[in-house]
Formats: sequence, structure tokens, C-alpha cells
Amino acid sequence: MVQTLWNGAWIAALATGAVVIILIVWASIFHRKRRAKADLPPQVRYNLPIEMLYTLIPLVMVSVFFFFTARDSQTLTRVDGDAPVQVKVEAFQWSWRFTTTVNGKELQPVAGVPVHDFHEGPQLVLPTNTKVQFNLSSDDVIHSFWVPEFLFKRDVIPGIKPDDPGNQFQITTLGRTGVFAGRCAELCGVDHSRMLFSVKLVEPNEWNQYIASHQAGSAQ
Ligand SMILES: [Cu+2]
Repeated sequence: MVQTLWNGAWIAALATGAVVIILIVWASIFHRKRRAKADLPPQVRYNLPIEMLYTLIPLVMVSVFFFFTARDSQTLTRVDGDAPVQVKVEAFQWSWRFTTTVNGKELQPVAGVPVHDFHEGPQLVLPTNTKVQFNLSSDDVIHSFWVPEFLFKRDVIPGIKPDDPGNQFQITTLGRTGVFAGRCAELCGVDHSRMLFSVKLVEPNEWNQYIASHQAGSAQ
């Protein structure tokens, strides 16, 4: 859906750009100053139809963009109670702590260390093609939770509780397995650029094994 919105916006922008360039080229070719006529061309002012046209067209364009953006963001940011997997995301300077809850059972948290060298950071394991709810919270400053491949990003604002609707979002994970890079997308201090993490998407079998071996309280 994000991809469709993005592509649609690009097509509309390219079409607008093409019309503008054609009009510029047309005007500069057909309205060049001709050698034979040295006088000023007729000076037209207050042409009401033209003024209405170039007021209305941008209004229509902005309204169309607004309509599709508002409609899609309604759907994309909707949080309903039926996500089987919940992840509590705690952001701090400068790493992440992920606590996954599956069917009401909490798994052992996965956390990075506050000050670290350039390594990949903590890895969150999730099943493929599953609705996952993320509940974000920050221990200190504003961070931003971003997995570029998921086409979704949400700021992590301190002072907002993880169960606040403003700090929650749901996505359906991708249908393919793999390890996807994640990062903090809000400049949050000196080690912001090292605030990396990854999300590993696994098949149902591997996911069940993961759940079994990472129950909170079980020996590792
Ligand atoms: Cu950060």
C-alpha cells in the first residue's frame, strides 16, 4: 500500500513536471521576441478565467494527494486487537531492547548494550507473513524505529507509555525469510549512527523452535 501510494505520487509528479516543461518550451519557442516587431507584446492583466484556472488546478492536485495520503494512512496506522505477536520496543541511548509476547507468553528480551562498537546490534526474530504489533517506548530522548524493508517508520517519543495508541503500530511481516537491517532514524546523540538492529524473519517451524527455546525463565 505504501508502495502504491509512492508510485502513484511519482507518476502524478512526473506527469505534472512533463506538462510544465512542455508549457515552458512551448512558450519560449512561440513567444520569442521577433526581429520584425520591436514593440512590447500586449500586456495582459487580470485575466479572470486564467487566474481561476491556475488557482483551481493546484487546489485539485493537492486535494487528490491529500485524499489518497489520508485514506492510506488511516489504514496503515490502524491498530486493532488481533495481532498474535506483540513486541515491546524500548529505545535508549544507544541501542534497543525487544520483548516479544506470543499468545500472552513473554519471551526473553533481546537487548543491545548501551555503548558499543560497530556491530549489528540486537536481533529481533519474527515469523514471516504474520501480523505483529509494536509498542514503542523511550528511556531518554526521541528515537525512531525503522526497518527500511518494512516501509514503515515511527518515532519513539519519551514520556508516552507503550500502551498509548500514539506509540503503537501494526504491520504484517514480509512473506519471505531473511535478515533485514533496522536503524534509529532520529538523531539522538553521539552514538546515534551505531544504534543498529536487525529483524530476522523465519518460517513457522523455526519460529516455533525459537518460541520454545526463548520462553522467559527457561534456561538458555
Ligand atoms: Cu536513537
